[in-house]
Amino acid sequence: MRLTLASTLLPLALVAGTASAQVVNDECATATPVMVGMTTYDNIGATTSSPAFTCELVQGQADVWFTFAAPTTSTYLIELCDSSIDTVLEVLEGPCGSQTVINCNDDTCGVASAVSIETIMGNTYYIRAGGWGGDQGACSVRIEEIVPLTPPVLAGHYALDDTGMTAADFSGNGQNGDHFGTIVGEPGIAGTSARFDGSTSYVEIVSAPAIEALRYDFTAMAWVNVDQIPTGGMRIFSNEGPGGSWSFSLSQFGISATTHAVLDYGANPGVVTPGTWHHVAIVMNELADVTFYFDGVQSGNQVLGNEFARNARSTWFIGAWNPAFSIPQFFNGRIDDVQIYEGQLSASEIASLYANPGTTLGSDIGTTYCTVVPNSTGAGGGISAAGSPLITANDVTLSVNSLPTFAFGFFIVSPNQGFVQNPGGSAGNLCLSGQIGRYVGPGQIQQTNGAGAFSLGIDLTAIPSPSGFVPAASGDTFNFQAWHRDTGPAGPTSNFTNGLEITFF
Ligand SMILES: [Ca+2]
Ligand SMILES: [Ca+2]
Ligand SMILES: [Ca+2]
Repeated sequence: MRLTLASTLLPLALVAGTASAQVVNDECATATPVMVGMTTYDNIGATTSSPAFTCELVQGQADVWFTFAAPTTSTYLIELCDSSIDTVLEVLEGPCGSQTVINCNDDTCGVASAVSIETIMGNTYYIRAGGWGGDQGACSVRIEEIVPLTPPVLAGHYALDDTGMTAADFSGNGQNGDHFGTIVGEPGIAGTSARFDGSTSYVEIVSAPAIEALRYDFTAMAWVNVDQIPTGGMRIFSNEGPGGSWSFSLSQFGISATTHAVLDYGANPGVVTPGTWHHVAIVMNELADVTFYFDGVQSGNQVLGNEFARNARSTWFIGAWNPAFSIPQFFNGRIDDVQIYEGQLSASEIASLYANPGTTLGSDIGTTYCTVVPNSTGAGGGISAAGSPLITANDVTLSVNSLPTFAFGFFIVSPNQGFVQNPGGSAGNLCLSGQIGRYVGPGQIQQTNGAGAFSLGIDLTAIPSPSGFVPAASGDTFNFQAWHRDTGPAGPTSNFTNGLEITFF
């Protein structure tokens, strides 16, 4: 919306000397069809249609019109970001002359505009693209379907357990950071945390491609423990801005999130208590709404943002906005276990991560135990579980590995651990005792694949026992193992994996 050089230097002839009749799509009735992808155009000579732009009543001018027939019922991003002028953008539906405005935007990517709309397949949407204050020139409109990603994928993970001068990225993406200023390793919520001194210290991540790629549909979270209630902004995780992509911070009011174009999303779900570890998280959905979580609980504030994070700069910071700024917003206190996900974590997934500090979504849960006898592959069979120990999430998948190929087997479960060598003539060890249940219901008996593995999603509301199914209750511990067929030197036999103990809550 600011005045630009282009608008002040534009030749007069282009502004006023061209008859509007030469602009084919100057009015709604003669709108030009556009499709998904990039379409270049210009608004040179366009006149201002009526009624006025809803978001720029006076300065939305020199508009041209397009139609977009939605190929699917979905969400679409419509943006003019690569235009050479200061744009204004409105999307409408309904017949020309009696239209309803769906969305309107002035500045999202610099002074250019972007909106998202929810579509119904086959419906036609009108795109009205103008110049702020009559700005005219070469433009482009780009349409992209926004497909939410499921499941979330870890894009960056800073456990801050490092004792040296680095902050390693545990996501596997290799986006390691470096310490600047005075950062002291102190006891954290999970292993070590990093204490930032509020005036000099920050972590700089020079290159983070997996994080830079996130424009919407992402989740960011961290553990924080401040020395005092913040009096201003204290950045937790941030791109270098202004013109940066997005950031996540604390203030005296609670949590805030900011996208490029400086849209501030705020929430007051709970103010941090000095000297106490708090878990704070933001989830930005495919419409750029932000949901805030404080100590594992959704704040209830969901703010319609519709301002996508764009134009990511390469450098990211933990514990400061940008130390080169006059207001670097240094963090004062401890930060631990910063996690950034591509995709939206659910409320139960965030609650699970809050309840299990230091774990990441999709990481193994439970603890293995017992001694395993090597099977016919020469290796000992292994058991693992993925998902969440949160009962309300009901999201646990048991898996086995290192078993013979194409061998049938099933999982067994008991509240009690035990140890019986060669039970019933088996070659292996039974690591359970007491009331042992078997997963042998419809679809539950498994056969290993060509890699010697199988897996089973289990229902925490119906855990098998000799006397029927029982639900897991908060605090309950169950032990799992898998039994499988095998062939030994003396012919057919059976064996077991090791055991896995999981406490549910
Ligand atoms: Ca017009
Ligand atoms: Ca604009
Ligand atoms: Ca840590």
